[in-house]
Amino acid sequence: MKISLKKLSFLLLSAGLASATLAADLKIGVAEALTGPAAKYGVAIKNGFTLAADEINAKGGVNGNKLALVVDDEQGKKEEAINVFKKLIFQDKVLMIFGPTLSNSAFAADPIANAAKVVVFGTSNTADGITAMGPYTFRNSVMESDVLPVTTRAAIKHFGIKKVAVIYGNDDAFTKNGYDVFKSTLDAQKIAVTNTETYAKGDVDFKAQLTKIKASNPDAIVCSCLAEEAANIILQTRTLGMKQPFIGGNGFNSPKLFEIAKDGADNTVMGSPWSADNSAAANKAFIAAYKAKFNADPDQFAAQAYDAMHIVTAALQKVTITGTLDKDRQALREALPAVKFDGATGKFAFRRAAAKDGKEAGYDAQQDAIVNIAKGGKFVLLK
Ligand code: 1QQ
Repeated sequence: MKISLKKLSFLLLSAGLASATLAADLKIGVAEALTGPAAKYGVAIKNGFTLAADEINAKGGVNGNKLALVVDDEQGKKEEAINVFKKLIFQDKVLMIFGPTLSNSAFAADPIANAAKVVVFGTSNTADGITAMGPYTFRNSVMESDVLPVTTRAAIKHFGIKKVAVIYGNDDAFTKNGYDVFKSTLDAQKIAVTNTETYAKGDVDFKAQLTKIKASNPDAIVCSCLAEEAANIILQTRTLGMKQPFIGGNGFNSPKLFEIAKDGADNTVMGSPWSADNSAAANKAFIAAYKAKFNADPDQFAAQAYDAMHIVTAALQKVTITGTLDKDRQALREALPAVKFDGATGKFAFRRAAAKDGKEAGYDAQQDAIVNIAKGGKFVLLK
């Protein structure tokens, strides 16, 4: 029997198979650190994207088109992030890119996306200046400069802190920016700094710095660090017999902190838009779906990636896909800023970043921070 294409598509449509069989692929690049120390964040981020895309596709995709993730490992390294961005944009011809994991890599790779007029959407980049790189840069990660002041003030009040010691990584864009924000917040709150110490990426022994901090006798320790270094610092502090609480940033919000520091991390205060304790329906559904799929607890980074995929989907629903790549990329860029979303991380909107040096900027996250405290090996809301 001969059957016309028109007739075939009619049959498939009526059988409800059209989206699976006939729809176009919407190629979404995912450039995250899937190996190396930053994989602690990157793998959770990839899982969040996968969960959201699978759910969206199972419900018929985006206007009948399928979200097709092109996933690449940028290893948490600047050079690799640049390579992966070029591959995704010019070889795979993706519609847009999610990533990279670290702000440090975003400063290297995002200019490539902006030059090619491709949306680059960070779900974990919290340093100042990310979106100043150009009008194609978006993020739903909340800046350290929005979160750390709220977190620091809450910790000062909770523990009655008068003086702190500070430790930070001085060769990473995120940890350096976090230090600047902590410093200006501490100055504004008139909190004395007893001692400031630094370390470099990959350091594992912090005894020299921590011995000096111990001698300066602070009420608390402020730490602008990525998770692995933070966990080792906390652990070694306890080994030295110090009991002070820690105040940390976005980098702390990972189950990995507790895998290394265990309940030594108790009384660590950290701010984030996401909390496992937030009992909003969208968050409960996300947590249950994540556990069912990956047999592990989600973290902030998975939640932000999950929400980001929904944010992009909301924009894509407003776009007519023409098949002409430049046009479709531009249409997505135009549709994104108006998206509002209420997901695992709560209510979200974009906020236009200020132009810098006469250069048009992209969009930051407009979202409130929740202050958490570690108790018994997990973060709970600080009330
Ligand atoms: C940044 C961060 C890190 C904690 C990445 C996961 O926030 O580099 O901006």
